[in-house]
Amino acid sequence: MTTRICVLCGGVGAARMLRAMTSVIDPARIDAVVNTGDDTVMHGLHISPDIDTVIYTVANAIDPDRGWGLIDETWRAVEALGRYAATRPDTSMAGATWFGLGDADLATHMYRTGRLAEGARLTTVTDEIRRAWDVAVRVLPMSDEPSPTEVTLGGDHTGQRVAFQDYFVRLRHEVPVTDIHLGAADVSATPEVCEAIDAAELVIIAPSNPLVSIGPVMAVNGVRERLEQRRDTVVAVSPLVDGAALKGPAADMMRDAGLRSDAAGVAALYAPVAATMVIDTVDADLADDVRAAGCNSVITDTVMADPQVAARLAQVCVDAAVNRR
Ligand code: FO1
Repeated sequence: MTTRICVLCGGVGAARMLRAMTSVIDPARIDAVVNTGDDTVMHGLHISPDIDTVIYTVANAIDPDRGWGLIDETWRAVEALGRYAATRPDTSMAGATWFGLGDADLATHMYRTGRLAEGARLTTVTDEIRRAWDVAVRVLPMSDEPSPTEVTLGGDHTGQRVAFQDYFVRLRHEVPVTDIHLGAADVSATPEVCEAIDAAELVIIAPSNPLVSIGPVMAVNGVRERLEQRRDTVVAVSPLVDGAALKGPAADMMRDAGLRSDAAGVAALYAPVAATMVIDTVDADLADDVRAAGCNSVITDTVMADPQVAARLAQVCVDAAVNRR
């Protein structure tokens, strides 16, 4: 096989899978289309968490325990901001410290913000950042236009509509979500994203949150219809194993949305765009339900606890799509 592979990506799970793929496929043949619905502005800086998680992970520079931010990071800037908490007016949002920005990570956000202010496209700046990190995988933001994801909350916050990072980090995704609003639905995929999907022999949907990580990527105009037209060569990896996400609120959000919070629930969401879903060995008894939801299942270990398992998962995805051609 000599052609390209396109991977639709959220954050941590997708980044680990991409890194594994680079051990079985020439990284220069991989296009990663990454969610930017999580993007936020903090201290005037444009932050693209999923893009940075992908780049830092493939560059082997990610903090392995947190799964985001840089390894061996220091936190002097954000700690120094704490000084102003006592004198900041109650009405001010300035100097917030709830979003952890490490000192070296800040350099990435400063560079991105500076280039965007010069009029560069997010696609161009992202390419500059990934080349600076010697990442051969092509990293493509799903859109150049702002496409913020917001959620409406339940529980003690009933009816409040907040930005994604407010829910995810500030409220530690402990609050139920009653509605999801995808700014992605109002914007277009970049020409590079459309070309990457069109040029790919296989499209892989990485094991990321289907509602708030992959959901935005599929919602940008131009993506879903492309996947529907070629669903035979689209393979999704279930991010839910034994009814739970390895990291993050995917299972809770599925439940809150009235969906099954297991691999069969994920299959129901992806069936229109993916003929095949990779499910974990512990979910082998869900294969019939996955089939009934509309996807063929391939069963293998999906928990990327070590590089061998991750590499095998990457190879299984490639083989699954090739076998469907
Ligand atoms: N996640 C957290 O749980 N707490 C943080 O303080 C935090 C800061 C942060 C800074 C830069 C960055 O690129 C990612 C960061 N993340 C943090 C991760 C991020 O919120 C999530 O991984 C994604 O948005 C969900 O995919």
